[in-house]
Amino acid sequence: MAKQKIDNSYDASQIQVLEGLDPVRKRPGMYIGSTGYDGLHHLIKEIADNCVDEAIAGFATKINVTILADGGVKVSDDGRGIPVDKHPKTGLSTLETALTVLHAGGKFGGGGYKVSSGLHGVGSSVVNALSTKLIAEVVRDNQLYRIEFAQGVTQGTLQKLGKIDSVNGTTIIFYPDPTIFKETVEFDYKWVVNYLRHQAYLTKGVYVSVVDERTNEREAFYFEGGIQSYVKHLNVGKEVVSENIFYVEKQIEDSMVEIAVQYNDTYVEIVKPFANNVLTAEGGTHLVGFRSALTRVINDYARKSGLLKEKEDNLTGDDIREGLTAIILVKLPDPQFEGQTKAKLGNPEVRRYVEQVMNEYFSYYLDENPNVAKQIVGKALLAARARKAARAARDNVIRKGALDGMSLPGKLADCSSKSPADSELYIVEGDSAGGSAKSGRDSKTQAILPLRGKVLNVERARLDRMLGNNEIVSLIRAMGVGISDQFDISGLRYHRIIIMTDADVDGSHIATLLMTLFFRYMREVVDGGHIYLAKPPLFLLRVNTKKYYAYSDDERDAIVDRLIAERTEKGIKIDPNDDRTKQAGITMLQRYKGLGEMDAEQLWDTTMNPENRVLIQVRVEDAERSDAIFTKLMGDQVDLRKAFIQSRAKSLNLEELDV
Ligand code: 0RA
Repeated sequence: MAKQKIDNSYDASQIQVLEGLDPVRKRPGMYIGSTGYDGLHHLIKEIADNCVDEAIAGFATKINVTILADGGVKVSDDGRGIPVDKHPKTGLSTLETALTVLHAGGKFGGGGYKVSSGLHGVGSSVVNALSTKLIAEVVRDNQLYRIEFAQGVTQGTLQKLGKIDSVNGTTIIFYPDPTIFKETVEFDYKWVVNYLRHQAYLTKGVYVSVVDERTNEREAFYFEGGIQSYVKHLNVGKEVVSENIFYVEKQIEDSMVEIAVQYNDTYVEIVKPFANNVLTAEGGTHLVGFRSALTRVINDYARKSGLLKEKEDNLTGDDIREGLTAIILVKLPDPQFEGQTKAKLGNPEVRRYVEQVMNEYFSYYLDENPNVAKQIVGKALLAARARKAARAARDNVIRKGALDGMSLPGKLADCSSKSPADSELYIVEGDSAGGSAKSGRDSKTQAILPLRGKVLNVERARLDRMLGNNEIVSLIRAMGVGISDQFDISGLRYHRIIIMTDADVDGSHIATLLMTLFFRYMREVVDGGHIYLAKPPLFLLRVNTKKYYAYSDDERDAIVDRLIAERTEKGIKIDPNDDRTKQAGITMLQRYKGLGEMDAEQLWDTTMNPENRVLIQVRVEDAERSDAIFTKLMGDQVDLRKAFIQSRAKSLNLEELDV
């Protein structure tokens, strides 16, 4: 770290160029977050974000990232090329300076539309410091330049390699240092594709390609519509209110505001706010400005058009955001990232910019598209009515004492432990399996809630209907967390909620319905890692009185092989004409069709005993993809669901669904 005191009268350009790279190798986590998977991939971001900046500035039109077969990564663009002239502060070329000096922020040399992410995009030197080797090639005015580094130290000097018949641009090749990235130095193609797809959405008109030389996979993205295409993508499979997406791009003072909005007929809100292409998951001033303007503009329109009567209350923000899909992208010269994960935009002026743009242009959009406006307002009015009905239904349920934790559902066989951390809730399909589970369980820590029949599909029902469904109300009461705006994770009575259903199509369907409920209405329970799927065995193999359980076809085959090998070793005569089951000495092989076929002891041994059981933790790795999959599986476009299920018919397993 720089020891010297910085005089406040220095401007940014003077502060920038003072530090070498030693601190980066000493404390890499400070610069890239971690030295694991995330940190490793952050290297690509640091380099590629510069190319994106060059595209935003209007100079680069193409960006390519190639994962090389030898473990390196090559990132190139057709921008202006990093300057190779002498940098006034260091006496080195600007190129070498950019790669060897740790600087505080902002692009060197300026020029063009100065927007960089502020957090990212200034870190080429950080990547250099953490690479065993880095090669930079620049083409400027048909001249090719090249310079090479090892662990951030210049090897030789900048070489002028002569004339080349090629457009201007920058190429960086780097090899992550395994002594820093001890966990892994293997890049994940999927991560790169996902990251670049998003960058392509956020930078319209730029052509982005990805190549994996290890497998020869490749993909390319180009979105003429930018964030408009992104909104369209998020609404795939949903019935949209209108194909006509609201879109605006406007410069205010030194900032850009870009917004795309499209409503769909679900009850879910997806709004993604970005600042300088960084997803600000914690929101911030741009989101606040967007929300307040959206609520005001829609209420004004509803009043003006008579859709909202004089004596009726204003529509609330929640009413207006049902079925809303929107992207907000602001670009500003000096973004302030705040919050726990530095993912909240703090610049106060941005609220005003976004409000101003929305007030003006979203009002135009409604005036010019009265049919769309009528549908949006109609949806919000319905939501308001449903909200009132839900409140009445909930008050009714609460009045009956049904939702509060004091009265537990009659069907629940609770555990005796009062410590949520030690307690588990088994949600069991069917009364008969529920009975076995009740007698087989460890009643100290395991509670059983049998569910009868199908759970309501919450993807297609509002809260008022959900609260009219006995199975769902029982579950909410047993869990102790409440629902919707009364949801409170601190009431959770069990830290493991285990879904135990038959290993067949109906069982998977019930499990999916339950996961939809958790995903849509109790998201924190999923994010907290509290939801699990029990995996009951598919086969029971008996050798006289000895029992073996197999959880898959492969496992069954492996047990048979092992038994045959054991018998051979013991010198038991085996008739090669017998089938393998007989060769193995198996006296009975049973395929379980459902949990109901197991008695209490078997259920305990195979599926509930913490020592033997197999649990799959339900995680949401990529919320966007999960949302799309839930839409496909549980929404009302039958053709999409059919295509999805048919395409996965053989491989349908929940880990693959990312849920
Ligand atoms: C500083 C000044 C100029 C371009 C760049 C940096 C630049 C940096 C990167 C990093 C990756 N690709 C890049 N492309 C350009 C402009 C200098 C001029 O006026 O020509």
